[in-house]
Amino acid sequence: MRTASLRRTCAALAAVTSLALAVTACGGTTKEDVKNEGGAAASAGKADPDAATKKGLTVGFLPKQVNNPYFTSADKGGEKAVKELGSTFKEVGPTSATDTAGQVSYVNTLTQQQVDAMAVSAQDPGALCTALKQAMKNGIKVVTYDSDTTPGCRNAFVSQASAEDLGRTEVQLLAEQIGYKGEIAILSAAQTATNQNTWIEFMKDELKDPKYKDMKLVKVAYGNDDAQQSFQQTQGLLQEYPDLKGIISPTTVGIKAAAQYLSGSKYKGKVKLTGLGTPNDMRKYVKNGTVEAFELWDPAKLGELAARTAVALASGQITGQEGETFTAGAMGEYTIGKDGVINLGKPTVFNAGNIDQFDF
Ligand code: RAM
Repeated sequence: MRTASLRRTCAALAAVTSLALAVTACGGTTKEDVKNEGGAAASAGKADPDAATKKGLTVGFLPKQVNNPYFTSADKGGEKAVKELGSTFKEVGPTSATDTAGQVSYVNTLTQQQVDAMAVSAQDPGALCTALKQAMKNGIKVVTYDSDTTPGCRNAFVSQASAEDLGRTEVQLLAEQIGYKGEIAILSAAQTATNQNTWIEFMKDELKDPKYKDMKLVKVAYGNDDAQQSFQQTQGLLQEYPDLKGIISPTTVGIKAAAQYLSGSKYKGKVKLTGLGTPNDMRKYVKNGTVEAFELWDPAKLGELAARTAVALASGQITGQEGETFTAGAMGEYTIGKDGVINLGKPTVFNAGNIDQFDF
């Protein structure tokens, strides 16, 4: 096993030199190193569920986008948990949800800074993989949260809910509102977003059920988690498809912008809108009759679970293998599922009857 100092030198090299150079300079990585220090093969190591929770760690959070209220809530939840566990929290990240190169360089920065663990919401599953693998080779534990990369590029994925449930229930919510009839569209986030793309696949699959035979998905539009672009895309959808009956927007930025557009237009209450939004963003559109029902999980809880997973990995209590269990503080016990996925739980459906009970 390598010494910590060599590991740190290599971590620094990886971040300041080109990747190829860094890999050459630290090219002595053996199978044993990978086994002991994490990496795609981290799961080969053994978890010690009784290991003490390490303190004094540094955990870096890298959201898709820093100026997005959803990630502000999620990362606040992460920060609170990291501090409670006696470690240091830091957050870095791009301001645009389509700055994939920016996300890659933030991963390299965290690697250079030798954090003990990082929690990343991936803008693009493929683009981040090499940088995340390099982080893991340097002994850093990598958790994805909210939006995954691929299983070999991280130790675990903290998922907001079952992707299948989310995709199918959004179609069900909209179908009920439009009486199972008419043209529908999806207003998504970035075209490369792993989470939205996975949900959309399940939406399309759900729509194959004969009960939706009179519903037709006419377009998937992308607002890039940008308020203005999402607003314009909604406007464009209604110009292109004047008979549109409903929109599903599985992004907090998209659904808010679509609601804003519909609420000020002749389509208010006529074109139905559902998807994933925060109760605080959507309250006024539920109250003014633009939106009937939509769903979400508590982003702060997602951030908390990501932080607790990162610390459990860095403490050796888990390695990311299916079947391992750990206690996430007051959130209780979680079991790692297939492909290193940890599920937060079930989302909540919000409507006029319950929205005032939520404040996030
Ligand atoms: C946006 C982001 C995020 C997604 C939520 C629902 O804030 O795209 O990744 O999980 O919406």
